[in-house]
Amino acid sequence: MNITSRRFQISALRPEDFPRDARPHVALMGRSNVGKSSLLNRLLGERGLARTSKAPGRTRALNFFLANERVYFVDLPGYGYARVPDRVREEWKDLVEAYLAGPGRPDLALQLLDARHEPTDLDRELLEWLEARGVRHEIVLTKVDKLSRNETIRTLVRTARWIGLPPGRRPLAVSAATGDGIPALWRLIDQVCAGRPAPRKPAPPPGGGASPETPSAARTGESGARAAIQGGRNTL
Ligand SMILES: Nc1nc2c(ncn2[C@@H]2O[C@H](COP(=O)(O)OP(=O)(O)O)[C@@H](O)[C@H]2O)c(=O)[nH]1
Ligand SMILES: [Mg+2]
Repeated sequence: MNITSRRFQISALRPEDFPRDARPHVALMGRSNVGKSSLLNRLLGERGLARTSKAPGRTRALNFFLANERVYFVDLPGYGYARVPDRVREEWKDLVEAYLAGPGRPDLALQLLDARHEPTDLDRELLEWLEARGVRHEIVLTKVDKLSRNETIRTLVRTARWIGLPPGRRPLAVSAATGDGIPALWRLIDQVCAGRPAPRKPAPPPGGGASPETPSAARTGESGARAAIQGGRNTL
């Protein structure tokens, strides 16, 4: 997708605030500081669109951004930040669960893992939750610019095992700083969005069913065929 427009839509603190129209959603999830907002900005080509922070744990709301008036990108609150009071954490959890289980739930959830760190129990919990709910999801390693080529390969292998990918398959790996891996991630997003009707277009012909471009098995397990860091700089 060639991004020609992007804008902030809404900062949702209650389920009633979630957009209810038929546009597809791509959600960015992961621990505080993993790079969700930076990746969103990189994907949409505007620094500072979603606020990034060196002080983690700030985002309480689900922030919706609209790209090309066609696709929502959703910056979700991060988890795993110790200094959040339990009550607030419960509220976030309820809000995120309401989103993931609700009618506008994401067409694709990108679960981000920092390439420099081992995944945590909370990462595992989220992955299992997404799997159990049948939310289409993809693991994305972030900040690969911080690793050497060899370290990146080791991390990819370790993470593939952590996810349970078949041998030879690797997760996606990106850098919001350099743009590495962004074209490969866009290919996945485009594939997901291609299966969703654009707003206000006529319905597909009878008997059409799911588009062949959106294989139902395109869950995490299918991801590894894409090479780890697939060339190219920013596509924007
Ligand atoms: N080197 C590097 N730093 C990054 C990258 N992505 C994010 N960061 C930094 O990591 C910190 C947290 O990023 P942010 O996007 O706010 O994370 P969020 O809490 O998950 O939204 C910020 O200081 C970013 O500049 C990346 O790809 N490479
Ligand atoms: Mg953020």
